[in-house]
Amino acid sequence: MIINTELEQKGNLFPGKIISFSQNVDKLNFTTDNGVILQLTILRGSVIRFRYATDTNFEKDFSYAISETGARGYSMLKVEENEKAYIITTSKISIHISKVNIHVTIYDKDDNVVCKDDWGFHWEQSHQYGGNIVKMSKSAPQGECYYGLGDKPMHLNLKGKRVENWATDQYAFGKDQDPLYKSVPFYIGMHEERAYGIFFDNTFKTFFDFCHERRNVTSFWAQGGEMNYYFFYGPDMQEVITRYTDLTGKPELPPLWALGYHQCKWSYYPESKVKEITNKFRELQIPCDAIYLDIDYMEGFRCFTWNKEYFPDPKRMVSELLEKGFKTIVIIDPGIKIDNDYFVYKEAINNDYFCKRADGPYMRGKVWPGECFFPDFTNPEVREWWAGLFKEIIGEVGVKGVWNDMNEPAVMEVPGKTFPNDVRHDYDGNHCSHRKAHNIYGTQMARATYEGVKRFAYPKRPFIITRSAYSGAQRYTSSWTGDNVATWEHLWIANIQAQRMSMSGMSFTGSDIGGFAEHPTGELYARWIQLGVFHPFCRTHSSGDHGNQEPWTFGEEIVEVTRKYVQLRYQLLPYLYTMFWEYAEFGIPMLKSLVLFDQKDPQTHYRTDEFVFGNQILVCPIQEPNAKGRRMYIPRGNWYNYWTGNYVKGGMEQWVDADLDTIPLFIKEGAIIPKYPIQQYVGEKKIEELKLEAYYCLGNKEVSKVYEDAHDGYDYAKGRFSLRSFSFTGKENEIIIQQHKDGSYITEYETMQIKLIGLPFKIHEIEIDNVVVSLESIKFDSENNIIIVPKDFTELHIVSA
Ligand code: MIG
Repeated sequence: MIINTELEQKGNLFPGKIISFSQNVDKLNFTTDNGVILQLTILRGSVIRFRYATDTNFEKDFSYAISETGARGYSMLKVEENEKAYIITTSKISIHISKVNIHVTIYDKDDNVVCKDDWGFHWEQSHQYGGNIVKMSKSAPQGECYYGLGDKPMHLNLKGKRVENWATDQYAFGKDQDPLYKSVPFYIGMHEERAYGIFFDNTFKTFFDFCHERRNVTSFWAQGGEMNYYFFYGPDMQEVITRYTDLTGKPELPPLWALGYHQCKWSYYPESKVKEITNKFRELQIPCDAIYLDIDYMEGFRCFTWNKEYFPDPKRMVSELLEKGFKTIVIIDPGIKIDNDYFVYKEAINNDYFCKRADGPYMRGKVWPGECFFPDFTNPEVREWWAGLFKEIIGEVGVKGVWNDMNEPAVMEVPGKTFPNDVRHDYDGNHCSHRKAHNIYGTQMARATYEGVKRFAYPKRPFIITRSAYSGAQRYTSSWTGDNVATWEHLWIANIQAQRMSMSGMSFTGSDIGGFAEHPTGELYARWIQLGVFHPFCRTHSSGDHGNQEPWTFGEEIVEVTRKYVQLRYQLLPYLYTMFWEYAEFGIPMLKSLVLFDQKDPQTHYRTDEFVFGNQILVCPIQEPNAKGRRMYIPRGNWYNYWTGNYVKGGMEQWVDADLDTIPLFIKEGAIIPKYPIQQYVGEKKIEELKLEAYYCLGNKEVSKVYEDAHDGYDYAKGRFSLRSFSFTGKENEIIIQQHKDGSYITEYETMQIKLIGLPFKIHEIEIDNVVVSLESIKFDSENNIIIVPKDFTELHIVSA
């Protein structure tokens, strides 16, 4: 794959000098003497779109990725000109555009170079397909690091790598294998603590080279379409991500049960098997909220049908499962069986909804049902029809979520494992070939599925999971990382992928816990579930042809470990839900890789294993057999070992004990961690009390939030939510916890149980809202430093003698 630089330069065309400039409000056009136009759009002070035309000709402007609801607007825009350059200044950055070659250099307010063109924009004409192969190269200063790009199963820091985006069904993929299922052409660059981001919004096959071909250069290019990228300035890495996520869209809150534990296998059938599995979860008291039906529930793999031999009365079964707290989730694939007696096929044929080859025949491909045609999900009319197909399964049968698989799209027994390039797509009226639509196909399927599930689940919230995705898919769906393998290396990969997806705006992701292909040992399964409960999406799945993968198949010890961690996840649901709210509301990634957590500490730049779950819980998986613990880097600041309560100082690598039932976990000092009681499924119990675990710190360092609402439905959008913000102030002989409350939702519980951890003094007196209370009245447990207080206090003083 190494391309010779000279060869590559041959045939390349470069922009000439600028001959004219014009401005139309937020759009600035620079035209060169050889017909290149660079168009800048100022979206925000720190978000700039760069778009290049050749032959002075832009394509019709259309993108599936950009959200219509993202914030727009800037407070300042100044354009100046000197002999050499145009200088565009916003409140955050200034952009210099060279008059001789249209090269771009971006500076921050202190005149530091943030990002600078090397060869800049150049292109090659494509004789085979027409249009251009569009390219961009930028200087890579020494020490610059690169992150992002979706599901790449390689080191978090992409420096030295060349990667490609072309959604691919990659069964049993390996470390460093590329490309996989998703295409997220967004990366974050960071140099001298300053981070910026680039989103190359081009759905053709794209490539990114991070100092792989040339040591001081990064580049990205696409096999067609336009050079069209968005630049985001940080300097904070998290700001880069929230700005990117704001542009490409944020999800709605999922129903809380979707953040519970899910159990899946290829496949659970017949009904008696499904019942046996679900009953066993209840019997063993391992919490579980969702059970999946893989392709065998269908009649001959025909989507929207049921195999009546296995599932004679789906509606009854689904409601019986629901009575026990299990939400049923079913798989739906894109391939529609060619069968004149099949209603979905007939409707699609009659309405001309299937994809066609260049010269007119239908796109025919073999998948699970045998020979199939495939709906063109890039056609809005097709999406509308597809959404309507969920009426029965969701609206009547009562299925609660839909799982979209094979939507890269995957085709069996053909080279490339997908559609040929000539297949035609509507692309929302921008008719094109599969070269352009391939990477977006899965997202448009998930979008249509989301529309349908949402429509028929209303007034409840929808739940969708997809395998393939392009930037923006997070608006509609969660995702999983595809067909991994039951190996220790894959545990490492799963950890990386979940973190990388979080950095790429798609936090709601998890891996097949235990591995899809092959069979894990009990030990591997235990280590995987310990990590998996700290991923936003938490599901055990396996291909089923290598033995069973329910927790009890590994024996009593592993059942105990599984129960302990799944219980912990359920206790942490209010914490997890609050993280999700921060993601949905502000685009804040749910998992924070260490570099994202503390980019100013160079030690974090090449770390892969440790991450922060939410804002305050540091997690580091055990990734090898027979471990009694591991060395890990604890980021700067002070932390408490969750298991021992020991106080540790961060900023260095240290050994942490972790027997088979322990994963290293640390809580940031000053944090107040909310917990619910253990439930077997969301809603099993009335929440009688909110538990808060408050970790002492000296000074005033942390604000902790707890977001709650009805856990389903849309009342929260009308203000019916409860947002509590707690701030912790610790002194040598006193603690002050202040609470601020927002929203009109009245939580079920009346009291909060506060447990103080790491207290350096003995409690003598407690004041609630400036009134001294008797220690009995708040059930003070002096041994464990636990008190029970009315939920809506505004200030709590805890004082020593
Ligand atoms: O060709 O539906 O990644 O999760 O169990 C295999 C059967 C098709 C691939 C998915 C996997 C799923 C399986 N599917």
